[in-house]
Formats: sequence, structure tokens, C-alpha cells
Amino acid sequence: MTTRRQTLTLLASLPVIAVAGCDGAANGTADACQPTPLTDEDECTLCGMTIVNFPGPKGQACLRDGALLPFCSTGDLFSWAWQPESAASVVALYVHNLSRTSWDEPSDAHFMDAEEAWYVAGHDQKGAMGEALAPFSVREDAKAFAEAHGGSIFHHDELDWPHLHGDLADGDPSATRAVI
Ligand code: CU1
Ligand code: ZN
Repeated sequence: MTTRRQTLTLLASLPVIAVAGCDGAANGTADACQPTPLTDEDECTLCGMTIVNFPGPKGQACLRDGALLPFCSTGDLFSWAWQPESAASVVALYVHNLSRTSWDEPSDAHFMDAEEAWYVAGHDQKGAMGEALAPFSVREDAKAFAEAHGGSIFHHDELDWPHLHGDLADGDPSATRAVI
């Protein structure tokens, strides 16, 4: 697990190809569903806002049918993707990688696999919908961000609903959502 994660961190700019390599046949469409640059035509799948008008890391969801859905913020991405009816159709989730680009004007050249990111929750920066998890491919970068802006660091596998709202007072974050 650690080896896989380290490898993917190095290959953060090529996330789907790396993930799909061993089970691509099962997912089928993963190779065809890479994150694309957002335009002023793109409205958030969850809240309908024009995505590019706002700062902060954005999200994209790749579905089994090859559709790519845009989201205004990491919070709206996960709020949508964690719904059981959404999760069944998701092949991959992408977030802006703040190890490579900025909070204020995130570059669409730097999306990464959401499952491989470290996230800072409960910090003082505001995204399109207010609180927004800050994703990083490199944990040291997340640590530096938390030292500057507050908050706590979680790996994707540890994230749970309270973190979307900056609430860190929930005890062990891995205790609930990880249950199958
Ligand atoms: Cu919104
Ligand atoms: Zn939204």
C-alpha cells in the first residue's frame, strides 16, 4: 500500500493511467476520462455556480459512462461523490494539487487523483463555498500550509463529513466512513 501510494505521488500528474494499469479492464472507461481545463461555461454539478469565478481548489468526477463532471470546490466534489447513488458511478475523482499550483488561481494543468492527496481541513482560506479542503500531493506541503493557515492534515482515506465543514472536533476521523 505504501509503495503504491509513493509511486502514485511521484506520478501525480498522470493519476488515472497509473491506477488503471492493473484493473483497467474492470473500469473500462478510466483511460478516456482525464481531467480537462475548466472554462467559464462550466457550472458546478452540485450547486450550479460558475466555477472559474472563484478561488480555491476545484474538483472533477469521472463516471463509468465516460462523463466528466465539474465541481466548484473540494467540498462540493466530496459532498456529491460520497452519496451512495453517486459513488456507484464514479471511476475517479480529481482535485487541484496545491503542491503544484496556487489557492487563489489554481491551474488546470495540476489536477491529481483525489484518493492520493493529503488534505488540510479547518484552515483560514475560503473557497467557492467557504470552507474547502486543501489538497496536496506532498505531505510536507500540507504541513507548511497548515502552519501558515491553521487546520489539521488528513489523508484521503481518513476524510469524513465533518472535515468538509472544517470541523475537526470529531475524534478519530477514520472511524466512520471507512467501515464497509
Ligand atoms: Cu457553490
Ligand atoms: Zn459547487
